[in-house]
Amino acid sequence: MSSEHALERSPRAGVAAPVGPPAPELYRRMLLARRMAEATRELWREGEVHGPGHLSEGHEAIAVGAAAALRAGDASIGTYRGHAHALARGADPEAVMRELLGREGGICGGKGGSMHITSVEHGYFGSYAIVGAHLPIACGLGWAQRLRGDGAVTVCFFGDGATNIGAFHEAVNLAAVWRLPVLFVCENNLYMEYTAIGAVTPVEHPAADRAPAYGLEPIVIDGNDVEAVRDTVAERASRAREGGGPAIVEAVTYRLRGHSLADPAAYRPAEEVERGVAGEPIGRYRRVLEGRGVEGGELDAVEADVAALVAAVAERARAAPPPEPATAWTDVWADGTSRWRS
Ligand SMILES: Cc1ncc(C[n+]2csc(CCOP(=O)(O)OP(=O)(O)O)c2C)c(N)n1
Ligand SMILES: [Mg+2]
Repeated sequence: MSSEHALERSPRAGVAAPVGPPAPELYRRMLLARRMAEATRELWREGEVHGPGHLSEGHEAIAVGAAAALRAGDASIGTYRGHAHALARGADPEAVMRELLGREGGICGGKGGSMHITSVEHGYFGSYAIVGAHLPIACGLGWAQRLRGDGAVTVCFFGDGATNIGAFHEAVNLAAVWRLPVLFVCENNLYMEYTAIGAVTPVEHPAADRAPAYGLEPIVIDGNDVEAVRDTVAERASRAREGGGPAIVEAVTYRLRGHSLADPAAYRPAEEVERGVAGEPIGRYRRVLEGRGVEGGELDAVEADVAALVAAVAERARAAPPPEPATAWTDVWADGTSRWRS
């Protein structure tokens, strides 16, 4: 099936009034995620970011579009590629940057680093390094929401690579059987680490094509179209809030850079990368907004504001001290101590 045909399967018809923030705000939020990623890359080159780091340049429309469809009280959860997801739910950029640099005041106390960005306060229940591990956790969040009966939903982001992991199938099956309010959003960036997903998967759409096996509709959307993501997630969330059960949404995108900070991504064909760069979501959305009459100057001002914010955040994070060594012993066990183990 061509991807054009696949996009026709998107359930955009019937979407009511747009939800969430106005359009330039979506632009601002995507830019914030991009500039934070670029600053992180730069700081990594300078040796300030320790451990592995996975950025989401190119994926911003998914994090921002989905977050724009959520309410306070809804949950989201994701993979190690989670910086943009936390920021999109409203996490403080400086706390995120301090975490990446392992500094005091980091969003996890400077002890978790890039792969564990979490902000429960903002409804972002964490980034998980084990591929597929968080999908059953999303079911737990959805089950709690169902028991509470508060109409809240969970959005679970995962990569195309997770669809070949048993936990994906177990979680989707359970969510479908129990009609949990969980939206499984696959960020299909065509690669799992250094392997093209198409080389190891027998169907074109690794998430959507598996959905019918669990009684769910196969939904494929353009993951570089921030409004399409927002509207699809809003529509599926409103069904789930009413007891309509889970959905799988496959959002097709492209990872503009390597799998991790350390990956130069030389294994990808040049024409493919060129296509990915041409279709990236931020420049594309700017063209959409300008086409609707938004002044270029207004968008330039948003860019300048975001650039200034990220530069200031990076500078303050760099100057911040590391966490107190004694904090290595806090936040480890739910009862606040590790003493009972020794
Ligand atoms: C269970 C498990 N197997 C292998 C790995 C090593 N690994 C880390 S990321 C990754 C690729 C995942 O690809 P995908 O799910 O498409 O997410 P993306 O990195 O493209 O966002 C692999 C295999 C892991 N972390 N966990
Ligand atoms: Mg992938």
